[in-house]
Amino acid sequence: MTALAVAPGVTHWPGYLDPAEQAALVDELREVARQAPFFTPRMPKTGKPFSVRMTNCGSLGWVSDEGGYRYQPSHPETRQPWPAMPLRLLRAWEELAGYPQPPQACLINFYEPTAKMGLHQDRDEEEFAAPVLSLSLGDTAVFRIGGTVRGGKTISLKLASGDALVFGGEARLAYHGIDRILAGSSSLLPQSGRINLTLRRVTKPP
Ligand code: MD3
Ligand code: FE
Repeated sequence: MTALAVAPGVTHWPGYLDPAEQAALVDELREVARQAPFFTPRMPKTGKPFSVRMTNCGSLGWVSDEGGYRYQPSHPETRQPWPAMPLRLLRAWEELAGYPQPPQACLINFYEPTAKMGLHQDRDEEEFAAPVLSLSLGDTAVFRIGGTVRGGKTISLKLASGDALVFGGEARLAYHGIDRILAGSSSLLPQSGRINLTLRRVTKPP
């Protein structure tokens, strides 16, 4: 398995999950989504809907609505606790994150072919010493990452099904986003679209 150093703190593992593991993970995520249905997050203050739909597994999940961005222990619509994180994800974190505690949150983003995510920083966590681990499934995405200042230089990277990306160190607060989805580039999912998982540590360890 070969790791590519994309930028300081950013490691790309193309094809980290083999096709059988990708398919098994999709089955596990289908069960997660049965228990915790995808919801449409909304922008703080304006209430404008995201084009990406989301759900979570793990002890905490990321949500966004008129009241703001936050992590919470339960689904915003069903009020049920988030489902447990599949063991396969805990193993990927152990293998790639280099962080001594397990992840608390796995945000599951679903992109229809027309969905995108504007450049942003992830700063709703308390523990920036932990990396963020991303796993991509389904159609390839055109991903963009810059530095820690808005408006600086950015680089573009394609993320294909099975790829892992780790963001730690100085990349942890880098601006990043998804420019577009290449519809029909993968046959993993029954329809075109993309799933991205982000595994995170939210609180500082005690
Ligand atoms: C770089 N998701 O959920 S994953 C997000 O593909 C998010 O769904 C995108 O940005 C997606 O917040 C990008 C890659 C990623 C995730 C977290 C990061 C890159 C990151 C945190 C810090 C720096
Ligand atoms: Fe992000």
